[in-house]
Amino acid sequence: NNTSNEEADNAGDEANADNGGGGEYAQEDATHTIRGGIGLNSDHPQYQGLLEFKEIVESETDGDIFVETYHSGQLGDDRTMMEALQLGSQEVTIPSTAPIANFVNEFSVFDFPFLFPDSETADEVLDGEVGQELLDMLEDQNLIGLAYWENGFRDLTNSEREVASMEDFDGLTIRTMENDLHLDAFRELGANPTPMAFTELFTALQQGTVDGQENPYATIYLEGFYEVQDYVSNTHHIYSPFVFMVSQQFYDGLSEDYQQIVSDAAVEAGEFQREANREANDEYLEELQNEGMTFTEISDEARQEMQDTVQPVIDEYSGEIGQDLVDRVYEAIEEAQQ
Ligand code: TK8
Repeated sequence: NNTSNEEADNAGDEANADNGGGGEYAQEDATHTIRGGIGLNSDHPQYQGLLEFKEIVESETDGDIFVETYHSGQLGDDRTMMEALQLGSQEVTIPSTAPIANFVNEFSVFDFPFLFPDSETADEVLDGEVGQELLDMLEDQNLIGLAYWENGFRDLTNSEREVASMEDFDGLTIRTMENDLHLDAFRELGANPTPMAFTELFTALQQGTVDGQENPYATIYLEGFYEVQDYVSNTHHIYSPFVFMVSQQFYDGLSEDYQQIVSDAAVEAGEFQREANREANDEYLEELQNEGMTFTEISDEARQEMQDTVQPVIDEYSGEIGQDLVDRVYEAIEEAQQ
């Protein structure tokens, strides 16, 4: 009956391979299991980064920590997965900062429109003191923020018209992430924003429930949004970081050595993920045009007009977040550019 055992083993391997179990370790041999889930699909650099994290943690613990990886919202949307970490029914997720603001409102500072001038500055500020200060605030929510990864500069797509400046936003129904600052900013720009979990977005675009959305080119291409969107503009209106986080309950149950391994792996895999996320970004814009999308360049003047228009939203949220913290973020940006 060894053939049937063999078949069972193969089936097991296939199942494992499905959630990133293609490694050399098996879950049944592990003391701890990490269920790591994200919303983007398995083609995206975010998932490649999660596989990198799996590789590092399993080899550093010789398989004593096994990592199961899930993508495409298999475990739910970003907010659901963060709640699962708080409940201890999931161990790792990597949301954008925008939905995190529903748990720790100070995180909205990183979603201020036009905050980071480029990704290198973002890296330096996020990996510095003020970035750590925000991560520390997650502990009140039973979440441990271990590293910043990169979602990227967000660009607008829609199915109605070319968008070359603010006037063209008028009346467009735009899906935004579930974050009040994003809603207020798009209202200020003249659009009609509607908050929605990422897991519902493709269907909403396909059915025309919303006219448009905004995400980095990698996401627009790899999630196939070009199939349901005709126009893309390089608005670059917000730089989205991802936060790699683990559940406090899980992390507290690890030895100090294992905590160090998990924490270091989140940072190391993040460096890999940021690199992978950047290297293909320009190609993705070309691919979008090859797939038939019309690309519209936003002029510096048009972008400046958008920036001036949303300033009152930044001022309002600065008050809510705390002007002192906001000032320290802007100071850190200044320093990073010296
Ligand atoms: C994927 C999301 C996505 C984000 C969004 O789970 O919701 O538009 O940009 O990357 O986190």
